[in-house]
Amino acid sequence: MKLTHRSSEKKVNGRNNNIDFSDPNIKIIALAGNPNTGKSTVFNSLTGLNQHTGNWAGKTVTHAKGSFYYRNQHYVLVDLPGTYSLLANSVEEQVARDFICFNQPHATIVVLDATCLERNLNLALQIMEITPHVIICINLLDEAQRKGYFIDLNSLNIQLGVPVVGTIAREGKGLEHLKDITYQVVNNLITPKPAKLIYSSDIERTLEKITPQLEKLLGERINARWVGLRLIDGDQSLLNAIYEHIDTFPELKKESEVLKHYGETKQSNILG
Ligand SMILES: Nc1nc2c(ncn2[C@@H]2O[C@H](COP(=O)(O)OP(=O)(O)O)[C@@H](O)[C@H]2O)c(=O)[nH]1
Ligand SMILES: [Mg+2]
Repeated sequence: MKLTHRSSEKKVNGRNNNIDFSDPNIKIIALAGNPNTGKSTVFNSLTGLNQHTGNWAGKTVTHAKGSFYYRNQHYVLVDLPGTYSLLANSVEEQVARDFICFNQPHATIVVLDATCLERNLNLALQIMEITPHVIICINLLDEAQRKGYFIDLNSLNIQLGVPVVGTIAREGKGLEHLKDITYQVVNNLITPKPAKLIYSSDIERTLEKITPQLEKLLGERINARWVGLRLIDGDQSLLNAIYEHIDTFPELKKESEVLKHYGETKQSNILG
């Protein structure tokens, strides 16, 4: 079945895109990455013909989801739009950010291009600030090898604190390992502990003040430190998205005025 735009707007439990998050037997996996990192190649290899495409609810951005089974477990894989960041500078970035933030997939696989890791790691580090359930997939290892790069996967794993898998998706190499690591993460056999980025002392001091308050408002549904960082950055679009998903924040529903206050406080005031 091909999802029409209309059917892709159907909501399940108040959430978008026809994915049944309430089914405890289905593990939802998001695939994120910069454009051209081989994300769709990974997606196609894992899901084969079991795919549906449509649009993200209310957006002109293509949405692809597919499913596969591994070790008797049913996985739904969601191919997020290719983005360089999650700062919501574009509708694609907004869609990717909102899916990771509010739909809380069981794991997010971030596909990186092995030939330009430095640029690609930017997105990976941003996602690691939102969720600990991250798996790094370093793809295009053949291209990296051709260019004479040696990627120390083990060292990256240790430094980032999350599992790192090397792949050559076009040749299907490393994908069994990727599935196995995904299985281990979603079944808590591996607990990723993403390295925490430490910011300048004024930002850290501000975070110390506001994060506990945000935690009270947001509960465990969303990473309060990350929301704090976005607020310091003056990211109004995240606040808007939180309001849109207000049903998922029972505490916030009671006290939404308090968060609004943060939104109205300018960056200079917060830091001052
Ligand atoms: N050499 C090489 N090419 C790859 C690999 N994975 C994907 N590609 C190619 O890279 C291009 C972009 O892949 P695609 O999956 O569309 O990237 P996306 O934009 O991240 O979804 C395509 O031509 C793929 O065939 C790989 O591991 N090695
Ligand atoms: Mg693609």
